[in-house]
Amino acid sequence: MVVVPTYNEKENIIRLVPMLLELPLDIGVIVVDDNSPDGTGALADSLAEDHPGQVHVIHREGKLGLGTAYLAGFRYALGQPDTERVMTMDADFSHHPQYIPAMVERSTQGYDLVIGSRYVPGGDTPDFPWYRVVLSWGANTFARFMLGLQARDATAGFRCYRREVLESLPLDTIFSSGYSFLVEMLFLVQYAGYRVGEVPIVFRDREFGKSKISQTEVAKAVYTVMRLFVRRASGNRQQPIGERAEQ
Ligand SMILES: Nc1nc2c(ncn2[C@@H]2O[C@H](COP(=O)(O)OP(=O)(O)OP(=O)(O)O)[C@@H](O)[C@H]2O)c(=O)[nH]1
Ligand SMILES: [Mg+2]
Repeated sequence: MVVVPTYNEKENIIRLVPMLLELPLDIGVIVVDDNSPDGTGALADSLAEDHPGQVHVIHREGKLGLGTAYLAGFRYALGQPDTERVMTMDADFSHHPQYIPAMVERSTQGYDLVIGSRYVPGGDTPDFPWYRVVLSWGANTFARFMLGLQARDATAGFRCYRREVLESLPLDTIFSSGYSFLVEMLFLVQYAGYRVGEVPIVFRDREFGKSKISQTEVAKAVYTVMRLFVRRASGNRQQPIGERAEQ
């Protein structure tokens, strides 16, 4: 099940959903739309009508943030008994569907979370202007260093989770509602003792639509990292799965 959060992604979702359905995988798509003013939600509904049972749409009443959109998608995906893996990706083709088979393949090789990663050999961000290179590198390094995260690309939203991972983590306790949700999720996954793998991706800039990342999101991300750093320093991380099982 591929969860695609959307806010004003009309031109992208019309291309992306058919590409996902053409992949040589048994795949379903969940579009989580926050009442996009450009009509993305209605377009997603018509895609769902064309592909009943394969394309699903969650409508929320307004822009409630990327993190909570992922959560709504996770809940829906886990409500389907056949779901084995849940992926997340952006609608804007920065996360190209061509990488999905390799990510799923890696997931079957014993990785609980697979990240489509810009920062492992073979990964790249060729379209980034220098300030985005600095911002992205800075955010990653800050989060990885403060929280002891192993993954090279800790802020990436292109991910593949095994079902059991999402079922076992305390998703309801996640504080971040926006972009920093991704860092908080990775923190929970790693400190629960799950195995995280990375598959290289070339991250392209969006051709259609506008970026939704704001300065507020950047500030909130810094706050999230500081908050999790305090939790880590006080030893109050999530306990590894093994220890929990023994109790
Ligand atoms: N449902 C929902 N989707 C969102 C929200 N904010 C962002 N998105 C979607 O999340 C994905 C990532 O957002 P982008 O604006 O592309 O952010 P980004 O990829 O980190 O930044 P850019 O490279 O500048 O595009 C896109 O598919 C957005 O439409 C939100 O509040 N609600
Ligand atoms: Mg984007």
